Amino acid sequence: MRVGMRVFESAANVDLPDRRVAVSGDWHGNLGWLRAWAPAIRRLAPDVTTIFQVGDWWVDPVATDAIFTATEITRVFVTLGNHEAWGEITPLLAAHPGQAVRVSEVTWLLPRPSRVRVGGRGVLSLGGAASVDRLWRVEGRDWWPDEEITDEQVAAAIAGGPTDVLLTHESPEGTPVPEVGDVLRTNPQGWPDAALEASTRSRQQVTRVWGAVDAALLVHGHMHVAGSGALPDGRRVVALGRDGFPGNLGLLDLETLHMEIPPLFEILTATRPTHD
Ligand SMILES: [Mn+2]
Repeated sequence: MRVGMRVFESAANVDLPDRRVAVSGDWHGNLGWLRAWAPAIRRLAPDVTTIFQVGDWWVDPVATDAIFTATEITRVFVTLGNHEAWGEITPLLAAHPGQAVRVSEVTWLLPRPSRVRVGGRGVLSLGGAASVDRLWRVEGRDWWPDEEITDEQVAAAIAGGPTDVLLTHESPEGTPVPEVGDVLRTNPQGWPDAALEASTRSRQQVTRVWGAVDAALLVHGHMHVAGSGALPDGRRVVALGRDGFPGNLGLLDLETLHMEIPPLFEILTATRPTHD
């Protein structure tokens, strides 16, 4: 799907006053999923006006505007994943080096890597991940080598020094999240060895960055399972679920760096309109 994005504006510095933000896992262009939960955010967290989306976004940004118009959400910042319209996105980011680019009323694509400030906290965004379904995709149509987390991006991310929060699409290697560890150990989808090797290298890039910038909290998507865990040194990981599944949405308190995963399914069931 070609998204047909245009740039509304770009910004070299993003510094938000928010004390709490939403962080959402993979969307995969699923507008129906966004429509299902967007109205619930106002009840769930009326103070939240910003969403950080952690990749496999590939949604029509203009259609997204219509969904969030009736909510308090005014900004969606995207840490790009692997399944993205790179054929459009890479030239667009390259035309605004190091800048966040706004591609709709609410949607901003973050450069690779990117540092923003939120509620006085440093947030590092490191996009990209390896596609384990690479063999089923066609280069230039639904797969691009741009998904890779390059050594240059790793170096640039590390060069900025320590940060509080690391947002990635890819998981770190050696994750303390049991649910993600299970997927990696058992390969339930039967992905081929070559894809798994690329996936491991990709996770190692995240681990290199995370170790260097020492973020207390890493939040990622991509693995399509939700969970959390901590390393022996106390650094925590939250893995977010994919669209349509539990744990796709978290609420991050910037003061405590605590991530709350609201029981979205229960909330959606309880608030479903009774009329057709
Ligand atoms: Mn992904």
